[in-house]
Amino acid sequence: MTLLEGKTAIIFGLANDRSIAWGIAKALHVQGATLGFSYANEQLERRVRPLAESLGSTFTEECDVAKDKDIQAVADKAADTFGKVDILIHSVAFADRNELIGPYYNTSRAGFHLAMDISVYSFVGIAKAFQPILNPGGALLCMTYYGSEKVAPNYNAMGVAKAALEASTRYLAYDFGEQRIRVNAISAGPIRTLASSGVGKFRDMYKYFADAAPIKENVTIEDIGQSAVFLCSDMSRHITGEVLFVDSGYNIVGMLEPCMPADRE
Ligand code: NAD
Ligand code: 0WE
Repeated sequence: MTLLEGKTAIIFGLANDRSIAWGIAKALHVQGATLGFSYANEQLERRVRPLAESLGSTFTEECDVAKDKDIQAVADKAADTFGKVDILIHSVAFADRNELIGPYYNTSRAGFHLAMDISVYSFVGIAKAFQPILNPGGALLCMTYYGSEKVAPNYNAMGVAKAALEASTRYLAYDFGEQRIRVNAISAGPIRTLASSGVGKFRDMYKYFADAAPIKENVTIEDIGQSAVFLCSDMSRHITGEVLFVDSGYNIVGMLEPCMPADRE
């Protein structure tokens, strides 16, 4: 008996086999979940379809989360195909590249709106569209980053968007409680993915992270998958509205050990 036998999960945000969504998909599959996927645009289809098929899924729907009608179409298709859904995974974020460099005060109005729309509202929009077909005992999960709480240079509008995403997690958890559906977020340490490869100095940041974290290792998409299983299964039955750090402990550190030059002791 596996942890997610008989459960159906729809995953938003699979781009390739380095995506956090892929780590989550693999882990949910191992636990017996039936999977459905949506992808952002038709260029991604040729990547996503074979990945989905390798986990026994033929449910792959195009969905630009900026469009209400796209989200509704995925929910309608899921209702047709599966009847009810148990688990929703939101692993989507986007900000214009220009917004992820330089001072936050240079954020444009349009850039701010876009980051909030794709990275925050979409989670709410997905919750709304699927609400009528969610089974009690189900779970919603989104992906966040520590730049929501503390300043991560250049993360800028994305940091503000992640703060709003975490607040949305709490408001949704409140709404869905009565329906016995839980809503949580995972705050992941930096992982090399398509989204992070477009970020200047990511390599340095990635290395610094592993040095500074109590567990001196970077986080993998498989680690995120394991924690996603926990948050989407009955193992976490009374946990809702929570942000779970999966970051080798990075977020608990307030100061690094002073590094004195050897001759000054
Ligand atoms: P990724 O590029 O593999 O995934 C991001 C996904 O967002 C892609 O599949 C992309 O197609 C999708 N997307 C963007 N705009 C979209 C739109 N309009 N409609 C539908 N989908 C859209 O990168 P990832 O690192 O796996 O990111 C997944 C999530 O994890 C994001 O929320 C990200 O903020 C979060 N996260 C990433 C890291 C990291 O270091 N990689 C750390 C913490 C949190
Ligand atoms: O959430 C993220 C990535 C978010 C992201 C990345 C990009 C790069 C390419 C959203 N939109 C875009 N748009 C693009 O055009 N992370 C947690 C990874 C990340 O991104 C950063 C980071 C970290 C960590 C950006 C600046 C500083 C740190």
